[in-house]
Amino acid sequence: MAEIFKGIPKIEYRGPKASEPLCFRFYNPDETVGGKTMREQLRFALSYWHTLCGDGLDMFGVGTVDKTFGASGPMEIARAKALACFELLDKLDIDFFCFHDRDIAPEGKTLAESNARLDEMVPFIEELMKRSGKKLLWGTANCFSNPRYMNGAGTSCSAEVFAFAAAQIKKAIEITVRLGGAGYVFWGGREGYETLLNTDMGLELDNMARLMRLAVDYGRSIGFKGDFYIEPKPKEPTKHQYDFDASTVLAFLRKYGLDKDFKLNVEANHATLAQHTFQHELRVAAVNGAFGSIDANQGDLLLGWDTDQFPTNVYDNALCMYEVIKAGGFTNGGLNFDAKTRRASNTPEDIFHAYIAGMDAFALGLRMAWKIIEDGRIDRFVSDRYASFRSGIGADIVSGKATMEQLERFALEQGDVRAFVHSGRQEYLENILNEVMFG
Ligand code: XUL
Ligand code: CO
Repeated sequence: MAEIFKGIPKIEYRGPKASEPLCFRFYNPDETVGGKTMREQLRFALSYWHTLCGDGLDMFGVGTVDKTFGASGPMEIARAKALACFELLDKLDIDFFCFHDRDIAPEGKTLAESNARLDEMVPFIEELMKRSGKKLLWGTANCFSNPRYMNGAGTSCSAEVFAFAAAQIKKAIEITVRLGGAGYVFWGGREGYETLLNTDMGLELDNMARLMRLAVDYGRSIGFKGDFYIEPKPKEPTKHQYDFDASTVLAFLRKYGLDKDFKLNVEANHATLAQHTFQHELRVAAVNGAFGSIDANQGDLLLGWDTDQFPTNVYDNALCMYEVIKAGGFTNGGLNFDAKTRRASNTPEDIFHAYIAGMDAFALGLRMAWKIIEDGRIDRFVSDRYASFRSGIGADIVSGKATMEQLERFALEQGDVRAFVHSGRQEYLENILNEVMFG
C-alpha cells in the first residue's frame, strides 16, 4: 500500500525530555496506570469527519486543506480517505475510529445510491480493520447536513423526512453492526428549533423518542450488542437543541422509557456551551448510571461556539479522567477526539501534532487523576464532609426511616445546629490539587 503521510514515522513514546517534535512524551500505551495500561484506560479514537473530511471551510472562506489524498472521483476519494485513516491509526497507535455514514461514503443522488456506496465502502473498511486489528468505537448517521434536514430529522415537521431519516439510521446501524462497532450515537444536530412561532414542541419530542425506540428495537433485532448513546449539546446548529445537556437528556430518556437503552456520550465543548464544566456533565452522567463515552475536545472560553479544538488543557483532562476512573472506567466507550486542527494548520504534519497534543495531554490527565485518587486527601475530605449521614439521625434519613415528626423532635432537642456547619475548604482543596499534580 502506497504511503500517504510520507516522511512521518510511527509515533513512539520517548519520555518527557525527548527533543524531537513528533513523539509522545507522556502517552506510553503499554505502561500501567491505575491497574490497567494507558491504552486500556484511555481507549483513544480518531474522528473520521474532522480528520479525513474536514478541509478548513468556514463561513468566510473555502477549505485550506486538501483531503482528497491525491485521488479523484467521489468513490476513489472515499477509498483514499479510508487508506489515510488506517495509516493514521497505525502511525499514531490509535486503536479505534468513529464515523458518520456520509464520512465513509459520499451521499448519492438517491437513498438507494447512497446505500450502494456504503455497500461498496464497508467491505473495503472491513478488510482494512481485519488487517490492522483496528476497531470501530461507534458509528452514527449524518442527519443534519443535507438540506432535506433543514427542519430536523426525527423532529422534522415532515413525516416524509422522518421516514427518510429512519431509513438512513437503519442502514447506519446495519453497517455499525457489520463492522463490530461497540456503540451507536444519536447526536441531535438540527433536532431543535429556531422559533416557537412555527414549532409543535410536544410532537417533535414525541417523534424523536419514537425514532429512538424504533432504532433501538431494530438494532437489538439484528444483533447489536453495543451501547446506544445520546450526545447532549445546547445549541448549534439550531438556536435551541432538545438534547441541551446531560440533565435534560436524562429527563427526556426517562419520560419516554428509553433510560435503560441509552447512555451518554459527553462532549467537553458541548458542556461549556451549556455553561457547565466538562466535569459537571460527566458527574451528572455518572451519578445517574448513564456514563458511556466521551467526545474529547475543548472550546475557546472567549468564543461562544463549538470550536472543537484538540484538548490540551491538562487540568480539565485530569478532572475528566478522575470522573472516568470514579465511574469505573470505560466499558464499551472511549475517548473520541471530536476535534479538528485550526484552519491555518493546514499541512498533513499538523494532524500528527494535533493528535499528539490531545493524546499526551490526556495521558498527563490520566497520570494526574490517578495520583489524586492515590493521594486520597480529596476523596477523604468529601467522605468526611458527609459523615453525619452515616450514623444517628443521618443514617435514618438515608435509610428512609426518618419521618417529619422525628426530624422535628430531633431539631427541637438539638437547638442551634450552627456548630455542625463547617468550612467547605475550597482553597485548601485547590492547593492539594496543585500539590498532587505538580509537586
Ligand atoms: C457536533 C458533534 C458531532 C457528533 C456526531 O457538534 O459533536 O460530530 O459527535 O454526530
Ligand atoms: Co461530538
